[in-house]
Amino acid sequence: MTINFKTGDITRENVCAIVNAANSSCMGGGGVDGAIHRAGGPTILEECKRIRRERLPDGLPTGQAVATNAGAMPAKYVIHTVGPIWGRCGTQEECDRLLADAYRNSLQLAWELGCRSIAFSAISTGIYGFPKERAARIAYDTVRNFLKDHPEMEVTFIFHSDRNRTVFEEATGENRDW
Ligand code: AR6
Repeated sequence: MTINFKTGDITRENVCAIVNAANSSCMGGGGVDGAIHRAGGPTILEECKRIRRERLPDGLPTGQAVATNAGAMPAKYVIHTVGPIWGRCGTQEECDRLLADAYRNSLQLAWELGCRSIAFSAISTGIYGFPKERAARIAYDTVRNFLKDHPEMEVTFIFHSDRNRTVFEEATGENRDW
């Protein structure tokens, strides 16, 4: 089982799939979503629009995932998932469940596309306000569970700052290099 923690820019990761913290419109936005669309170029938005038209006229539900091309980035696919907005889930447990869904459905989709390497951004922990330590534990548990049945998949968590990486590592008890 391989899980890596890195500080960096997810748009530069040389993996099969990178996971975008999108919103249900799938039309881009700020944060990592904006960075991915800028780095990848217009082919990503073109494919997002086609997916919306053909499969998701009401948008991508929270916790679900869809894949597009990655344009000019080194990755082959972008997996767009929608994390929960903290405080808007009904209960905190429902928010936890939706965040776990976002990770699990992204992993499953990458697997079905034939990917054996995937990099995650810290879904919901920016603009969507999910508490970082709580999100870290859910992300890590969900990934570990998936890897029990899919040990060939290599998972990398990418953080935009050392500070965010440290919060995650401390919350999951993992403060060493894998
Ligand atoms: N590489 C890796 N991580 C990044 C990068 C990058 N280039 N840029 C930012 N991050 P956010 P959310 C980190 O807000 O909370 C958008 O407008 C960032 O530091 O991007 O799920 C969407 O369209 C943070 O730790 O995603 C939605 O409307 C993490 O990525 C909404 O924001 C996630 O923060 C989604 O909000």
